[in-house]
Amino acid sequence: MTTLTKNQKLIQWVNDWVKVMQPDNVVWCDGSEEENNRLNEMMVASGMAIKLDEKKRPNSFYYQSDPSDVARVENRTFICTEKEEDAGPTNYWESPAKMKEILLAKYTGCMKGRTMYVIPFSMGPLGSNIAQIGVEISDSPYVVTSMRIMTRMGKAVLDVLGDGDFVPCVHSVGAPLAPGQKDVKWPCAPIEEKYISHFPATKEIWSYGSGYGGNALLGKKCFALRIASYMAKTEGWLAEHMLILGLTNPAGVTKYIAAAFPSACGKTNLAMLIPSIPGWTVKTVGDDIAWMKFGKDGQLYAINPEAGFFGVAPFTSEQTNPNALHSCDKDTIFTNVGLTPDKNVWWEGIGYDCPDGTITWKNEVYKAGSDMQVAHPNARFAAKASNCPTIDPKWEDPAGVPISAILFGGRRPSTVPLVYEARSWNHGTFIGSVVGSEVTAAAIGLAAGVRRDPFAMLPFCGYNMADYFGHWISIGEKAPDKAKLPKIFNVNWFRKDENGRWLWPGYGDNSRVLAWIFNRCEGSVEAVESPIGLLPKAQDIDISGLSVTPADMTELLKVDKNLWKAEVDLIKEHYARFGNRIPAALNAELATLEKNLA
Ligand code: SAT
Ligand code: MN
Repeated sequence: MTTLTKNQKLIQWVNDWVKVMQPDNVVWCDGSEEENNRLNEMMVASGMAIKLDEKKRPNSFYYQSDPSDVARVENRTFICTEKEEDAGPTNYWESPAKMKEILLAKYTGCMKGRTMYVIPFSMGPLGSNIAQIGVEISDSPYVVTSMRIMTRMGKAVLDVLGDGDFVPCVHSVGAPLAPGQKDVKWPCAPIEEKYISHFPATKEIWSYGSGYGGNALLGKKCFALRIASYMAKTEGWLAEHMLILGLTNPAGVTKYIAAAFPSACGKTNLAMLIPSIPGWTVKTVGDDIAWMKFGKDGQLYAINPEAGFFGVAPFTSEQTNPNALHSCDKDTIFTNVGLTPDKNVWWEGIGYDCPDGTITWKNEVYKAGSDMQVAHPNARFAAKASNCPTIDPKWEDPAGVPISAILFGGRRPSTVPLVYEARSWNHGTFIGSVVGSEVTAAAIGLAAGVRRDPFAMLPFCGYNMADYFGHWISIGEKAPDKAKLPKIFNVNWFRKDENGRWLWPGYGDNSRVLAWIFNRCEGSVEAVESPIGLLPKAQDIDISGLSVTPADMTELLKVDKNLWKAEVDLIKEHYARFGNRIPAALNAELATLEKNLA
């Protein structure tokens, strides 16, 4: 075993887990191309991976997961704090001692017959003062090759780490092999034996039983959001579930915008948007996570801690998001999409018919014209950010990019206007705390209504969500220069009229709203006061060439006091979940809203 490091704490940590997990081999990953090729060849030989056609999809691989292991498992995801109230009402909780006891039993001998990979990774550009280093141990070679896309991974990370501190991330698929036992294509443990556990106080992640996505690639949601959100609270920065984009106006001035939306609101689409208004461009810094710290100049700077996109494949097309589509042209890992007879990939909504004989994610043969599901709805691509056609020139700047505006939003067919601006940082924090999407009863088997997803962090906050609101308030209080705080906006691309017709075309036309936001940040356009915040004047949103009528625009910018009074009642219900932990500043914002509507 070549350790690649002199970091005694790291070596000791690995040795301790080797004793518990009892792998046949230990491999320290250097992140090299040779290593990557070796692992890919090994997985192809074992039948776990299929190499895609080298001409059509160079250096790309296809996987089918076990049907029980297709997404993050929220009800198996735990925040382990001494006191349950510190995890809060939105997280599943267990005490650290009890969880460690459960998991140590599961981890004992769990890598028998397998190799333990030691995966050093940096979240963020190597050496950036906003970046953090983690080390994951895993018995999944798929995790190794995925982490090489999604993070900066390998020897260079250990060189930067030196004998410094790292976030230890423990992962096993939870499927030891008896001597001579043949492996399955996608080893994992049954749902009720999966555990995605976080120990914020000691900055540890222990994951067991799943090989999929955020359950197994521990740098992403587990570290960069759940553990990092807790670190950010204690250290005075922000770890957020936000895309970052660079918006350039016709005069060539660029402003950076971060935005948080619940899932299925088009975050990746906005990050890679192609503006429909002449002269404007959007460049992509990140599509999922932003880490933000104040710079010496008092401005808030953001990095994308990731190095790749782990995007939902279905409905990604030349029409919906060509930049995401072309990020996957090469060097990509596809999981649970369809495999065409010519060794390419296909998914629902790719924009053309599925070839006869395509292999579905369940390994069945697709018959042309049948209604078989080809890709799992949560089928994913892991693609390098550097392969994205719109990647921003500053996306790897260790200093980060200066954030001018922060956007919140959700799917709100009624009530919430196309865009409005917060009057202050505290008001913006209030807006973030009540983010939600309207769901229909049929959609996810819940009661119809607004599903609150504050800051789009519901499954990703590593501590009590009300304390997280308080942390946002304190960031505003402690800002070195309050005048330089980003402006905060709420957007809603999903307004409908009373007949269910979309009032706003969305996609590239969202650039028209971004342009207004840009101009507000520059101070070149006025806004009008309303009970809920600052609204655009209708004439300041460019609708030339759209089918949006002036009447539609009036409706899109309308604040209906009765609907908003009902909204206030819903917000009170939402806040009641957190009892008296809601910060006073947010209760004051709620009272102001109520007063403004009276
Ligand atoms: O699987 S991930 O957690 O990386 C993606 C998601 O479910 O949001
Ligand atoms: Mn996400």
